[in-house]
Amino acid sequence: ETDTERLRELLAGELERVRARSFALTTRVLDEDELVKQHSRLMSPLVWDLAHVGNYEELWLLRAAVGVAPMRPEIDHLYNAFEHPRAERPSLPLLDPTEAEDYIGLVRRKVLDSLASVRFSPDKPLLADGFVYRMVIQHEHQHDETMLATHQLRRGEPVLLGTDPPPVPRVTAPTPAEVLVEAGEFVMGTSTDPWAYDNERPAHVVNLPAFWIDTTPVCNAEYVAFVEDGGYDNPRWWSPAGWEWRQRSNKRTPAFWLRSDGEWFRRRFGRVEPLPMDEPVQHVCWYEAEAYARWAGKRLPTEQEWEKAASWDPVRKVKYRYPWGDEQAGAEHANLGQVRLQPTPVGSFPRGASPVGALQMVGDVWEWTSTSFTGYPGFRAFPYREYSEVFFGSKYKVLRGGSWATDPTACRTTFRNWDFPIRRQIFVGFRCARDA
Ligand code: AVJ
Ligand code: FE
Repeated sequence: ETDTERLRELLAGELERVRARSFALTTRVLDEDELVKQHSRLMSPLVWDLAHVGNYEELWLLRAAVGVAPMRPEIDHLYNAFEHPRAERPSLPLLDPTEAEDYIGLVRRKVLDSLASVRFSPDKPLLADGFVYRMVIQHEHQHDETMLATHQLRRGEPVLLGTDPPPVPRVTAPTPAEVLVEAGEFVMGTSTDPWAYDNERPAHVVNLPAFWIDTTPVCNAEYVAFVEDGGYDNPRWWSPAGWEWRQRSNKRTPAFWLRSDGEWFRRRFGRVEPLPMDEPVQHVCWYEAEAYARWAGKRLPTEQEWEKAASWDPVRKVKYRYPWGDEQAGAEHANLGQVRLQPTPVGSFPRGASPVGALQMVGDVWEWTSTSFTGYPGFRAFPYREYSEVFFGSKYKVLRGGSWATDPTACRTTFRNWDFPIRRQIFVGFRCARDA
């Protein structure tokens, strides 16, 4: 078996795996009406995501990669995220669920046909190492996570909750609340990872002063203490923009929290359950994370601090793809890939610890950083400006680490996500840091 054949098999297997996941969130669990309707103005109808991932696959794996003529050029604009904002997508003449399933199935058959003979020529950047296939696989996984956020906003009978989640490996010895990251240089980003998006490139050396970072994400019990201390009513903890958001939104808890008879509950995929106090807090916006950190006498980590604490071995002076090393993510390392539909308690996955001892840096919840999204020194948009570059600037904050809903193929210590500072429906929490 040649390397080319092995890569073809890997890509075909990953294409198949992500598609099963997309169907498990759409046509397998919801009827036509629920697929077509908009569950929240913040989100697309699920049938839009489904046809969009197929259209993206057609654009990149058929037209760009192997030069196949457009299959249905008249529908391209419907699925171009820049032409139609989410709020207006339900009023577009979208493919219905059956048409969408047929269309993406036809695209997929042509992709698998051409994959059987494609050459991953090192001199063609799109194809080298199978880059464009990996990009399309990750893209569908990212939309699957977005579709899960739609499910979380959806009202009605639960359709996703079912089987009991597998047991969680727990830290047995007491862990310190914070770990120290010594001053010094580390390598940020990557120039070699075949899965890396343009915004993760190139690798570059960054020198940071010493800092402390929380061993685990902030948990619900800690966040409840902030809420019950009147944190949402004291402008002292909030930045000016944060306080403006607090007043305008009139929010006083993370999204999906409920209070009844003095007890805290949350709604999760259509079920109301007691708030698990030891789980990382989820569904807080950047302003809330920032306010909590100030109340706690700390601050959010910068994106650079986050990546150093997650990936850098200060003794061996090497960078790892994951906190635990370069070994592929397994069930013993992290809560990734929708195996559970919730985060695991803080202090889980001792074998997933980073070299400095930080836990749950990858999986469980996305983590807000204090940093705005920009290109690294030497950034070059590839293969298109609309993936990353058009979002550079002060409007978006960087999120790191992936959540319980993120697939391992779309998660590594260099992976960068970004969103508006008001965003709460994503599976996001945070941990704090402070100067040493
Ligand atoms: C990287 C998650 C911010 O969902 O807007 C999906 C990923 N880009 N389709 C998004 C993406 C194009 C993107 N995020
Ligand atoms: Fe997309």
